[in-house]
Amino acid sequence: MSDVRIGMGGAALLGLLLLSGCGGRPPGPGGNPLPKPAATAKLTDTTGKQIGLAIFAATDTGTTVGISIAGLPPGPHGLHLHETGQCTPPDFASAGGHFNPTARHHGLENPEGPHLGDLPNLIVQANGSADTTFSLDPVLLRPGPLSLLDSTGSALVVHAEPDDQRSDPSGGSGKRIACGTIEPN
Ligand SMILES: [Cu+2]
Ligand SMILES: [Zn+2]
Repeated sequence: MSDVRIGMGGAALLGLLLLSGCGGRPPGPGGNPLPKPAATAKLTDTTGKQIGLAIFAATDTGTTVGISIAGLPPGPHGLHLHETGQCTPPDFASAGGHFNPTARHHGLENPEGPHLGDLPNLIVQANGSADTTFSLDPVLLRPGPLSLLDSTGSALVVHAEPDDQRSDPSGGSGKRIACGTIEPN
């Protein structure tokens, strides 16, 4: 019941990232150093139970977030970085709106967008799990006004419905069903 099931890919990713975070930096595949995690977010459901984990890392080629989560309804779900690092169940309204320091409109396909916190839909498999990585704008992990790790913090939020990537304020993605406060490592 309290298990967080993490798929193979995510488990491998998390293992490598965690390993690289402690002490000596072991060489990664091809002898390249592994990325050091910049931040993590424990993802909880609307009852406050942890159901997943997200790891943010800056790499040589950009910035990524790896997400492993279970216990969600199958299908596409809106996924965003929200402006306040507080996840109070059951509605997670405490996370505020989308992270939007550049004052754009919502959606990756919106000509007047996107919010800096907009992400592609999270695709949940038939067994209720998702195990994937996304590329992030590198500014999100750099110090400065566009950093996720600003004074109010930030949160990663999963929604009940798909995000249409076009309509304000949230692409029609509906209720918030999972949330994680993004904590710097
Ligand atoms: Cu959202
Ligand atoms: Zn948005």
